[in-house]
Amino acid sequence: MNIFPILLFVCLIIYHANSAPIANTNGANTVLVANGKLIDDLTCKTDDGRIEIPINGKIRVGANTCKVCTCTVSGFSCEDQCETIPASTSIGAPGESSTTAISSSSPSPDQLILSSTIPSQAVSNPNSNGVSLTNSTISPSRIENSDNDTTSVIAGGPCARIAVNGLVPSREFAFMDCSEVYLAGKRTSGMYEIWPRTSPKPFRVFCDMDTDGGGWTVLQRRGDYNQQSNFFVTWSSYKRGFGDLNRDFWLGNEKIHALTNQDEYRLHIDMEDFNDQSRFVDYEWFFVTDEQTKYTLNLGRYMTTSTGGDSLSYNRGMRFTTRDQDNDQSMSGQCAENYKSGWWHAGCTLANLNGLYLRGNDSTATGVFWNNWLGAKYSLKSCAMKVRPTGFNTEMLT
Ligand SMILES: [Ca+2]
Repeated sequence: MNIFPILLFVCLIIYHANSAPIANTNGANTVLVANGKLIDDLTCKTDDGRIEIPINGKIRVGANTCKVCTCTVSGFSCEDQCETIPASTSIGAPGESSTTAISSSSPSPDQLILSSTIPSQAVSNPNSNGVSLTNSTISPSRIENSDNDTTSVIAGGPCARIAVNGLVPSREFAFMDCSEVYLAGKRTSGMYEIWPRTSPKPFRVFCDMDTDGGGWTVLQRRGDYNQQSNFFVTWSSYKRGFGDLNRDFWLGNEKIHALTNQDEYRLHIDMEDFNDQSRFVDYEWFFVTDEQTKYTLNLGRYMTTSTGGDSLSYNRGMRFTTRDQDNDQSMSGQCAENYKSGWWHAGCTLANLNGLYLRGNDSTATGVFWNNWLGAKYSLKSCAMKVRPTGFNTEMLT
């Protein structure tokens, strides 16, 4: 049986996107537009309902890093930002009903069809400060065990896409990291779904939209929570990630690898002690290699604007070590066992952010420490490791 016509039809349905602005009646500081809608509260929504972005928000389309669509009063307006003279395509005015194919030739993975049909009923959006993707398809904040997902390729060729647990995520509208979520106009810290280019499927992350201009994808967090996640775990746990994205967690070495190899990323670490003191450190760039090369830490220079001291350069070039896999440089010892952590141990470490949560002074030096701030015998109250493209610039928004 020839299933190509069916696949083509499915693809066209998936590519179809509803660019119609949606009215929100709760906004303040608004300006009325001609049809009576409030301009500050207009949003554009993809037809699969997975992504809704506010007016002036931007979203990249597909694997083509050049094609960017902006939510305007009249719907998505898309342009190829790599062309010398941007070719802007505005989709029909509100009230009109038309379907416009972006680009003229046959469909490719980077092309989509936008519809400007206004829904008959305006949808009220209760959250005027940004839209989080926590809808019914996104389960709570536990880091999922990706080994249990049923993943299957639906079709090859230009329509190749992947179904996860029966859902068909739209690769064309995925954010590659939290900086793209930010550029889409979502300025509220919280959980969002991203899909790094080299990742086989999307996953949830916590986005920090408050620190130093926002746009940070959080890789790790510790804090003074009633319930503590166990960080003294095995290679496979560190590989896929563990914990709770709203609390303490390790995102997972596979995800960190996919994330940090699609662009050049800065590493930022925030730290806090139990006396309301805080410090931060920045490293110019950061990425980890794949599992075959043991998620080796690649780290740029310590930035002198930092306040916490350089405790991570010592681990530069080191492989990841866990309690059950010794890749460190200590011939006689097992650093993960000695420091009760999974980390890029050398022989062993000056930073131990995945150590035991021991609340302050600790004579054993197995806690959450950053040696060049408070020494190895003080277990910090909180810390968070986060990344953002080195080229991130909030001025890109205007
Ligand atoms: Ca060893």
